[in-house]
Amino acid sequence: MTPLTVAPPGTAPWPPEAADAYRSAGLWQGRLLGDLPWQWADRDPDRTALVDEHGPISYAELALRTDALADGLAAHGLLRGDTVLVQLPNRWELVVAVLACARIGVAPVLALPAHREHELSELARTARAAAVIVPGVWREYDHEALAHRLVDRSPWLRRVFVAGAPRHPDSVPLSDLARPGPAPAERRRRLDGSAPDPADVALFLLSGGTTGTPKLIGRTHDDYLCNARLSAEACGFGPDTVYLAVLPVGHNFPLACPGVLGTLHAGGRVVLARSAEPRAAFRWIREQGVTVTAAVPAVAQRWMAAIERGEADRADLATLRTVQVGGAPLGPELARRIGPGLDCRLQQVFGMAEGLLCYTRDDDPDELVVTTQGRPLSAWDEVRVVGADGAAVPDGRAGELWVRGPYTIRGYHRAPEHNRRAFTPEGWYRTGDVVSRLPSGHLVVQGRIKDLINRGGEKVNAKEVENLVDSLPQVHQAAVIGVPDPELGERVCLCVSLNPGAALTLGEIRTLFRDRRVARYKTPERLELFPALPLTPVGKTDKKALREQVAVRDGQPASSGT
Ligand code: OOB
Repeated sequence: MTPLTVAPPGTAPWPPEAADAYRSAGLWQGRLLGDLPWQWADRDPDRTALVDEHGPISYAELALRTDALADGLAAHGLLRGDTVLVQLPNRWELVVAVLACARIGVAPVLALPAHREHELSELARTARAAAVIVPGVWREYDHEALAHRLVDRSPWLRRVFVAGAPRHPDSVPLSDLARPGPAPAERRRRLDGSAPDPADVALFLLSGGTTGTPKLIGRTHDDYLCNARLSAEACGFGPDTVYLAVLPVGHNFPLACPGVLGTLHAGGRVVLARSAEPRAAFRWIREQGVTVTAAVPAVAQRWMAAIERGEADRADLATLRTVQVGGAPLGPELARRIGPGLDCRLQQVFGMAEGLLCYTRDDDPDELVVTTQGRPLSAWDEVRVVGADGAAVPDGRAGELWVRGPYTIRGYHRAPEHNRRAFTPEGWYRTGDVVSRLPSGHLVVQGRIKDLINRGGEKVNAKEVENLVDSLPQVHQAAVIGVPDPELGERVCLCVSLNPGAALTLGEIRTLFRDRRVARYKTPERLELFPALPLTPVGKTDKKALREQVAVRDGQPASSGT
């Protein structure tokens, strides 16, 4: 029987014809994300699934811990349809928490460890989260205290779960809940009718977004498993794969492209690193025999610089076959150096939390691997490159990328107004990326028309930063742009015109962002003052002109494109 396409409240479903076609084609298999560890636990229970600084975890243990935590969360009152804010660094509890939530139909909202009160309170509100899962103190920041402040202010938040030893009396120790019972051989697969439907939202990713508030991206069990499985197949993942996660696993790229979930699907081993710092990452690669990892261009560049400066040893990378690079523009010059520099094959990945993934493939000619961002993952991905009038442009010409497909969402969660702009009535997602397509189907990212800053792969929403700055009495007009940066690709530059007689320094901006408890990567790193900001004929800030004026101040020719 075909399962009903039940739209989780607030999330736009695929039209029934499309959903039926994806099911008939075997793209959506009616499976559940939380069952993933059992696929291999049943076949080869002792095989290592996961390694972090606490040591290895076998597939059987992963499955049992997932089920124990699923039971524990349910015992604390979490029910199918609830959402939970998850803010954990790369450690085993993150993987178990995501799988355990998915097992009982509770959707985790994947926040980043860098997020602070500003972001988390907004996410908790938008998602109406019932609980929050945090790491205690992480990198000298007390996430547990933050979580309790959120609970005090939110009408929905009821519980704080802490990975590690909690310090607050009302926190629940998550790591204890995830301990399998005294009879680990006994499977605890009783789901008491709470099992989700494969068409339910399995988890929420965050959008880089172009509006002042974060948008939640609901990914269903069907679509996200399709994303991870097809990615694992396209990238040749198998039981021998040892995948190193150095990027924060709350991001789609290291989570499921193929990432952690693709590796677990393939029966490989996931290694979770706390950071992308070269020496620690290289040690993991050597000790675990890592075969593949995912980096943003800034990380790849840092690794190469560490080798060139003799701070890290290329011999550590002997087992590394592939370095995936994506999340931000990778210039062909750096792209050419990565393979030889890291003694491996480069794979470019162009993707988005909303769905579409493009990969260069192993059998692509080298020139395509260094000069393109790959071609779509699936033959079912529908891609259009359109001009300003919405009409398709010929191959080789730049236009906005529109996409639809079996793992590309049809709408953001509870955002009907924004959805009317971001999606066409026919369901195309307007990516805001400007690309050109080659006859081979490979895409070349040329720039973007969306108003965000891509700071080393972390997306900074210009409007969100502008809204914060607008609250300052000195400020007449504020606009945020990305300025080119050799390390991160772009940095956040704040352009301001002041009210008469007012003064403003970058220090005051930093204080504002600290006081408002905003993630540090969003804090402007440069301040440029103008008597008046340039305007377009319709009276909006002309950001293109602004970028040119800042480039001129730097004594450089104006940057093109974005
Ligand atoms: C990935 O996902 P998000 O949601 O953080 O950001 C998506 C945006 C894209 O729309 C594009 O503007 C940019 O990031 N982007 C790239 C890129 N990959 C992503 N821009 C230039 N070159 C690339 N290779 O960033 C993401 C999700 C899954 C896999 C990989 C990256």
